[in-house]
Amino acid sequence: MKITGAILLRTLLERQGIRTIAGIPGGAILPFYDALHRSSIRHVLTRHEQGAGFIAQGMARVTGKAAVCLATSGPGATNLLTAIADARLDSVPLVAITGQVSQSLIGTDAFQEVDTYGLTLPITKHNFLVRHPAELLEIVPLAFQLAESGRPGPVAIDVPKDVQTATIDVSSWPEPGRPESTAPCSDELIDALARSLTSARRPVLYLGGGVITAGATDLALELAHRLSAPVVCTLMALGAMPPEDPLHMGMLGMHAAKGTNFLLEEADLLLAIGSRFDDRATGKVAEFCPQATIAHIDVDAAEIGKIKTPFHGLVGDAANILSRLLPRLPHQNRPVWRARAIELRSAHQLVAPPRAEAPLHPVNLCRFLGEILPADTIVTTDVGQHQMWIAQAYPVRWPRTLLTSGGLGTMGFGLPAATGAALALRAADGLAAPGRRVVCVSGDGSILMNIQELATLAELDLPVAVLIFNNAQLGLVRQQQELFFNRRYEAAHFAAVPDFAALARAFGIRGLRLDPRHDPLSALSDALATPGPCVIEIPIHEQANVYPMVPPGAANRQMIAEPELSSTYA
Ligand SMILES: Cc1ncc(C[n+]2csc(CCOP(=O)(O)OP(=O)(O)O)c2C)c(N)n1
Repeated sequence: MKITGAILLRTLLERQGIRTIAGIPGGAILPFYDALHRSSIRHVLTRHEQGAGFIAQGMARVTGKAAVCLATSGPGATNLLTAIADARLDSVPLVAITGQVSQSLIGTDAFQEVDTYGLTLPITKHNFLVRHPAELLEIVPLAFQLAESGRPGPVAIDVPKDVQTATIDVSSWPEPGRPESTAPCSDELIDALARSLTSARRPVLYLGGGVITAGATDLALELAHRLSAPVVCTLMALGAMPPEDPLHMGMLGMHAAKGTNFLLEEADLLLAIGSRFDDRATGKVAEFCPQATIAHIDVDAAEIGKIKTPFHGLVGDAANILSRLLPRLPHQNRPVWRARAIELRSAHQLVAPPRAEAPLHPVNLCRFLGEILPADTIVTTDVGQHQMWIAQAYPVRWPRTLLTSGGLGTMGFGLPAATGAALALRAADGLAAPGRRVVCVSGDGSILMNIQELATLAELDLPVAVLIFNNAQLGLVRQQQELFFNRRYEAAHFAAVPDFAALARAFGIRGLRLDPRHDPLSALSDALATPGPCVIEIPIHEQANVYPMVPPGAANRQMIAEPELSSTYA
């Protein structure tokens, strides 16, 4: 059968099970768009390629399966780069397909020519420049296999226009790419870890996003209870552990509750699982967990010893390792250590003024969202103070229900990621529950970075609510200038803030602004109970800060605490 490279690429994606692709067309990718015209694949036309990248990420983060974004050459490809780099740092399986100028033009500074291969090399797990349509038969399944195997990540495929238009004879089709299983680690290493865990007196589990990726959250929970070990989570691991579990100590690091960081000071054994000792989690590394023997389980061998040299380093799939570790461990009660964790947690609770006085204090807001949103709600965030308030005060109950840009910290992530999550819920029968909502919590700075995607959302009519915590500031920047730059505020305040409700309506979406004087929380729950997309602007106090906070570069024990609560928060 003679077909074009474009039809070949489309067929390989269909065979891979891809049902939705987000992107924007342009000259160098038009042959492929022409092939999509007769496809079962649904194309979501975004308004900016970064939006397409984050929509694909939203789908991938909810399902754990690689999702696809699409762009033309040159500016289309460069607009995708941030979303690709973001996927790399948060280990999200993504396949980014870009058009490229024809091969005879490569290297001539042709119209919309950019070295996509070179640009994506350092930000992908792997990247390809396709030279002949026949190569697609190998490259496409391999791209999905690489994106989903071991530690997931983004893969880029750059396809010159002449590769898309050339015809070849295809007589047989390759198997779709599937994740390869990771080689198991040795029994000896697991035995040694089991001995250390059993003899430890004050063990702590330090869970990262890898626990969720590996589907190992139930096993981690069982391990915590078998050992009576308190659990701290990175931002990426929130949802791995039920928030009401007595061993759950919440997020560690820069914006952790004080008790969580203090507990780590006392730990004598730290078992890191699928976490990477990120600086936001560890603070000054040399002073992180000063008394603890470190054990580290990770699927990526490069992570073992990258930041902290562990006494036990186990490379492998966390679910595989934990299921082999558990039978080697006796049940241990550790009543003193359990009690210490509870004591530290209750002695250092998050501070907020009473709800009746300050219903729109961000901590009260996040707690309120936790009360009214069903447990299966998917929450996405942007980047800034609002992201940290959600991490501190919103109870993330299930894995894969908090989608946030943890590693790259990309403002503009929240809205398109929420749209992608809602698309995934709509497409995957097992995930869709009637009325299941996606809520994007954003800031007035971040939302403007991909505001154009409200048009995409309006078109798709998905159940996405966008909550904009509006402080008329780049809040986290303002906070750092207040605390660490002697209140020299520079480029943190917005003199002009749009009317977000009117803006939403201009895009064809319901929009409202909460009025602090008229029962704003009831208005918020009513708005969230109404079906369809909406934008809810929530005025918050300009000077509200996220506390506690570890100054950048300081040890985690040096947390700045909440000063006397001011009534101006109300
Ligand atoms: C693309 C991008 N540019 C700059 C930054 C640096 N940055 C981190 S937080 C922040 C402020 C975010 O403001 P806003 O979205 O209003 O959230 P708030 O902190 O006020 O809750 C900035 C500028 C970033 N994270 N991402």
